[in-house]
Amino acid sequence: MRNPSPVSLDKQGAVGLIRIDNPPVNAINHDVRVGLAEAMAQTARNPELKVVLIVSTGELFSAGADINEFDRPLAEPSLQTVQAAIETARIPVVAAIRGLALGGALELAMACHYRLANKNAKLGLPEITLGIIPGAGGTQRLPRLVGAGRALDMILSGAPISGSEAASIGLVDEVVEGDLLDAAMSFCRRLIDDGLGPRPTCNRTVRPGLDDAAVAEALHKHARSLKGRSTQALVIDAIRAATLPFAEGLAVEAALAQKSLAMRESLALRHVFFAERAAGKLDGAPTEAKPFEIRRVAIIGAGTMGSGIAIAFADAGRDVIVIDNAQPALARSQEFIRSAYASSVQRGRIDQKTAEERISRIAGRTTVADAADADLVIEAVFEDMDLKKQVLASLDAFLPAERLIATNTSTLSVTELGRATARPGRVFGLHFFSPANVTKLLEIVRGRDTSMEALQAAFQIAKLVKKIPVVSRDAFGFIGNRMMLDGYFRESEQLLLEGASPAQVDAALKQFGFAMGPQRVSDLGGTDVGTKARIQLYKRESRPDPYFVIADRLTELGMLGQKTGRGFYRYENGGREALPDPEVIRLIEALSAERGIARREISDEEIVERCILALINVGALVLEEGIAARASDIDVVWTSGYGFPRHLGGPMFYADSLGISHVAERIRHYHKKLGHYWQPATLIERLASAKSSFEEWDRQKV
Ligand code: 3H9
Repeated sequence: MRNPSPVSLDKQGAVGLIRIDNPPVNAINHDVRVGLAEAMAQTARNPELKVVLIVSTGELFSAGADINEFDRPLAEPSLQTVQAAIETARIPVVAAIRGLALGGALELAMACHYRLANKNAKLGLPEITLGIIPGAGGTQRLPRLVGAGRALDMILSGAPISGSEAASIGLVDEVVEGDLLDAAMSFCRRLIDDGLGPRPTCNRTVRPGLDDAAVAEALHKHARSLKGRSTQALVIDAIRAATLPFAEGLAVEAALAQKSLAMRESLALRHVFFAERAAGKLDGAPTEAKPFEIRRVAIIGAGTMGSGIAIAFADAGRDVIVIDNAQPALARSQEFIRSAYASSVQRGRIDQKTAEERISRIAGRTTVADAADADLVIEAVFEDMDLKKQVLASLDAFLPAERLIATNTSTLSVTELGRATARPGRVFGLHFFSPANVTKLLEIVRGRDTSMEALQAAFQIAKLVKKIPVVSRDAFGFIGNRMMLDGYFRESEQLLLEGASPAQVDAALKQFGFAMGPQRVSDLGGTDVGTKARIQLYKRESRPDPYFVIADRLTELGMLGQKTGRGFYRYENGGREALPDPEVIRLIEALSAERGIARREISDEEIVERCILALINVGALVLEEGIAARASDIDVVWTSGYGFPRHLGGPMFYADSLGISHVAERIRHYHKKLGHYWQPATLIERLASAKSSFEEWDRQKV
């Protein structure tokens, strides 16, 4: 039996009311397009109808075209066919937008003759974030409505604008404050009363078109988010074509949209989109999670991490107490929180009143017993097993047994920490990444005893604080730090020992697309942080020499990075500029000599290849060992928490795009050259001999 159509048509007097109802996000898939085309045909046949009104059910108008359909040719009717039926209709067609109207949804609305939106609606063309250009007339109709320069800015940013802003630039005709449907129905009746007919957007012209200065300005404005990207060139070409007759412009857009869909960048960005959503799903979990109510959170430890976590929960409207037995630490934390909010106000992200309301939600306390009425306690004290165990064990005396405890450890065994309490099933890791109120990633660490219910609560916590959750099994470094230490950073140190300089390694990896090179990252976080993590590691496991001999020597010498003015680089007068330090080069040369490593010229290509292959190889081990459940989870960890370029899809997707056979062959090459730590992961060998990929491996697991 055919499913009922997600599109309905009701006759309400002289208004034909078309409603899209395709949960969860009213994506415009084939069924919706068929439904819209049929509804438009019916309205055309009904002489009693004088206006058509298009609305959606639910909280949002629509998230745009169905991204799942992009891997194959789109079946007719295309969105363009539907739009043509709307734009050439004999009676006016009105779109009423509640909530989001993104991508193809805004393009659909732009093909309508009139548009209304709620004040807080969000209208945008986010296609560039998926590596594609708007392909349903967006690059042709938006310039006709708001001008070519403004259209370019909106499409390059990908960010939506509010209903009010849309009205101010002529993208919508009216902003609605009250009930949208009521307002839209009276708008339609007004059109009838005033005898206003269709007003096709395609009949407008674009004058002036895009000039070079406007292009340069827009590219400069969005340079950061577009670094290493190529979709923007296609957007510019398409918008330039908006000065042509409409049909010709549409044809140019269609060809460019097709080209963008086939680009590696688009495949990678679409992969990350779905990977992020898959990461939020827990294999084996019951579909209905028990709702977890959080009114109050207690954070133990008032360091930078604890303070950042406090901000994240205050931003989510929850009461927070930050506990630290050292009063000066609490004072510093309050200062940190105040200045973080002051900077948000300064950047225009929130207003002063909101900042004050959020600051007032965070209270400082000096005794752990103050956590007694918290629904969730997050331990964020110094990274020391005994100290953490002691803090966690002390909670049992006053914190009811059903309450949840999270540890923010980045290296220690969550299982062991959980077992220090009387409720190991209700203990899990929440590994936030600094700055905790900003970085999107949240590793949820599942200890051996962590219950499914507690894990489901952890997912709800992630959603509350707007983080992207990825589950990791309890093992040293979890997913991200394990790959960073054993793969990426280790190899960068090895390259330093073989002859590269910190500046060369960092520049090569920055050129690859990382926001910052590994040595600069190390200096920013503090070389001592890594050294302390390795002290914990060596209590559990060993690593063959050389393993971070340079970073550990810098720590020993008190060269802890930016905070001490010296690390892999020099920093003058407390500044951030990383300056080469000849003494560090001499120190590295001495360490190379101690190990009998002959120094040589190393190319940038070798630096990138080795660092990325090492990352991929350890990623494969992380999968083999069951630390990460999916290769796509690893991609999410690296793109949302470690600065791996999103448009390359994450390390495992990148491996697939290089071809696993090539990856295996190059790893074997370095194994021969550099020794056993380059041993290819069994999974890579297996995938290579089966001519498979990480993506295929994920699919087979499902
Ligand atoms: C486009 O329109 C191209 C046109 O120019 C050309 C056409 C010819 N398609 O994110 P959530 C799914 S390109 C298919 O968890 P939230 C999503 O996968 C499109 N599925 O919820 C998830 O499924 P599941 C331009 C979609 O509340 C579920 O909906 N549009 C789409 O955190 C819930 O999503 C965009 O780029 C879609 N378009 O966020 C918007 N959107 O439950 C992309 C969502 O099975 N979407 N799903 O995992 C978003 O930004 C967010 O999903 C949104 C909701 C803000 C809408």
